[in-house]
Amino acid sequence: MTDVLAVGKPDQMSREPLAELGWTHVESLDAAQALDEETRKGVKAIAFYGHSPFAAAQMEAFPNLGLIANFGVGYDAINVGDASARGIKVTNTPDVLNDDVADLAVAMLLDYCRDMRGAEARVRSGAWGKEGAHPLQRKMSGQKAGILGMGRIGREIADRLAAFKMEMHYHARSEKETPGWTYHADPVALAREVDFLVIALVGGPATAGYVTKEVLEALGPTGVLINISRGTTVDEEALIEALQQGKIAGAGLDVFLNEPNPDARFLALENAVLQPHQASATRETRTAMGQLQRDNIAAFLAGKDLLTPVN
Ligand code: 8YV
Repeated sequence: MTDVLAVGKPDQMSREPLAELGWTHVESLDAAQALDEETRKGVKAIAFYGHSPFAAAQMEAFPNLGLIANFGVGYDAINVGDASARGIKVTNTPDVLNDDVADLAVAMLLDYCRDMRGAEARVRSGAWGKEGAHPLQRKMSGQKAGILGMGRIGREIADRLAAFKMEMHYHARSEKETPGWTYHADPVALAREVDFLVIALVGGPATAGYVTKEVLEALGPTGVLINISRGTTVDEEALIEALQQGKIAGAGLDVFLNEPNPDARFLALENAVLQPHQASATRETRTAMGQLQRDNIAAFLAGKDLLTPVN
């Protein structure tokens, strides 16, 4: 029996440390709830991996649970209100992943603009020699970028795009200290102004469907949408329609409503760069995320201050 239960599918960088710690591990919250009563009563902390809903119904199975340590900065899967009502603390893994997430946002935009996937296929297939040069692509540098949500990740993305000589625009709950960057009071006005719109919002009910049909229409037929936040932030029906009908030019998407099996209509779109929710997925960052998660658990068990508390 252990005080700590690991729930979900830890990636390769977390598996070895977990085995060394000897924590009980189950692959899902359903499996966790099915553990025998004595084991469930012994659980003081849960190391949580993945994005399945974790609310009162699941928390109730663990009467002595005091901490849910989330693997990831976004904790929208966890109902923090339900946790707080039961005196359960929640922690996340902020900051250590900012660089990687921002890097992937830029990479998807660059890939969309320069069609690196299609161009590489031309080399590998021999079509370069047989058919000639790849069709001309779109310039990325120097265009206008908009960031939706100017938190820590949004800033990292903006800093990178600024280095690509882009004019920077943003919308957030409030105007920030951002000399030279233009604040827009609403997302439609932001979308209307820019060539590229990058979503860097937090997930959860407050931002559900935030990028509406109107925002996409304002982005327009030459606009490109990049999403590295959560699939929930976009009206996905409207996005699929906009991509299919050329209401926007294209997209780079790392997140979807139905992960890991996104709506099949995405798969047929040639104007979208699709990624498997892997913005934080480097060995370096996943090591740091796992360490921060385990450090929060160790602090909790030792009765010390949590490093990155959410509630
Ligand atoms: C995931 C993420 O945590 O940090 C976040 O909010 O979405 C990612 O880093 C990671 O994919 C593990 O599920």
